[in-house]
Amino acid sequence: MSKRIAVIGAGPSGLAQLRAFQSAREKGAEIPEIVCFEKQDEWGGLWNYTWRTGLDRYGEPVHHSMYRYLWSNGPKEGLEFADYTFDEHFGKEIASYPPRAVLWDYIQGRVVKAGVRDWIRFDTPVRWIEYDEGTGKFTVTAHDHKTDKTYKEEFDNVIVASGHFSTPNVPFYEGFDIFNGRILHAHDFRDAREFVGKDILVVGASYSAEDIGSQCWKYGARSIVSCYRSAPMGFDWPQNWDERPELQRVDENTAYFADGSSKQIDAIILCTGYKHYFNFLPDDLRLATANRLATADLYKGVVWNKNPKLFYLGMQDQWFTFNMFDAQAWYVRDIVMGRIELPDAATMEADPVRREAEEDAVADDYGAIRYQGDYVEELISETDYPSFDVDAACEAFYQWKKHKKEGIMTFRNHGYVSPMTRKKAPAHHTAWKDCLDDSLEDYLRT
Ligand code: FAD
Ligand code: NA7
Repeated sequence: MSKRIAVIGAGPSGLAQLRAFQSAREKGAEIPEIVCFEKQDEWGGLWNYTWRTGLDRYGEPVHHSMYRYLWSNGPKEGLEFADYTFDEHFGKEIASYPPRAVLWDYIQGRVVKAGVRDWIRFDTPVRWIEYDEGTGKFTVTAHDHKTDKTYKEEFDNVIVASGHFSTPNVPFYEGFDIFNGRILHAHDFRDAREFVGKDILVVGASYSAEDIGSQCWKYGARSIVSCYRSAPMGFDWPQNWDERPELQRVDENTAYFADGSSKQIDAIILCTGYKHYFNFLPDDLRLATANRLATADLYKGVVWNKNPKLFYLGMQDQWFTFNMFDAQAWYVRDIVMGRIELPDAATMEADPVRREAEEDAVADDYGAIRYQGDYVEELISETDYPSFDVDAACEAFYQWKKHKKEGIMTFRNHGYVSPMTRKKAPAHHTAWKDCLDDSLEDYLRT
């Protein structure tokens, strides 16, 4: 097979793509040449921690949005790889909410075993991609920082796996320019200890707000006030955490809210989400979508309808993560390898429209989990990705939702049944709120 395929990004989605092709080769198939471009010097995407914020050592925007002490915000049973279980990787059962370093180790284990590291060009951001109607090929312009050279290469297909939780959405509120404390976005949050003894304001009401606020609470912030634009998170917060309606303005040291209340604060953390941002793609190839479960313009959530030689992985809002990226990567691989034939243009265009309408009809979070579970099931039924018990993964998410409602600072003390091994995870040796060491060594200690 003389095809050349470019994969942009070696995070969980891009690595799923490499593993998908390698798995076909392992089973005797001839596979295309795969070149994976990764702007960081390591794989793992957001799971590859850096203390840096702003620009990296080459002047590139830092991709990383995770922070020290981050523990999985959902149960590991919902994201487990069907072809590489936690048990296989760690040689024993581990608890359900691993810290970042543990999940990073797990992500790496599968691709080390697959032997695909040589396919990745590290320290190499993709600068631009163009499609030539005449040749039917893409030209990828990349910058190799190791040699400080920019070059162009041609590819038959491009698979964009560059993530969408890296470019922050940063709103302005009146008074931000005169506020005396620090204002930062979740993307630049690294260490909760910076806020020990401080009164902080968290803007936003989704995962980052909940988790960064919880981190600050756990490590000793004096008080937290979080505020919502649409709806409150509504958890049973600790006594020094207060949830208020939308922020109206701030002055030098005080925040004012829509209910007329105010609060003196030392710092503001904007947990206001991220933008799908692809500065290496021209308009006709560039995905523009809201952060939702049914992405615009992508057939089956992965094929770029306006040019079906281009694919996107992991661009949905995410309940399912790693195993959904796998389902997508195996599906894309089979299109590239001619095993799956695409329907006519009208059918492809109708597909995301139907998916959006179906998502809009979903009643609540439980329905949304099922909706994404059904999507994962749909894709894996069309490839040789190992079939797994998606219902059991959904069940782990349902339990997780229930446990969060019962106790936002205690839900991580629970364990769930693996959809792959059917075993129930043991409880962790220390309750999450008392466990200040997030190292791999400490987590694996039994
Ligand atoms: P990313 O992990 O973002 O990887 C994209 C890769 O593409 C990066 O390595 C980047 O350097 C590279 N790249 C980008 N642009 C270029 C370019 N131009 N050229 C070359 N390379 C490029 N998921 C969970 O399952 N559990 C969790 O607990 C969880 N917690 C999260 C916490 C935070 C704070 C955030 C932001 C996300 C969290 N997620 C969590 C979701 C996360 O999106 C996925 O787990 C996963 O990292 C997505 O993988 P990805 O490969 O699609 O994107
Ligand atoms: P999300 O889930 O996209 O949520 C963004 C939040 O920010 C959400 O509550 C928004 O409120 C709020 N938002 C957005 N813009 C504003 C403005 N201008 N003012 C006030 N509030 C605003 O992003 P997260 O960072 O929480 O989570 C992203 C991923 O990181 C996720 O997958 C996790 O695993 C970790 P809205 O509801 O739209 O009114």
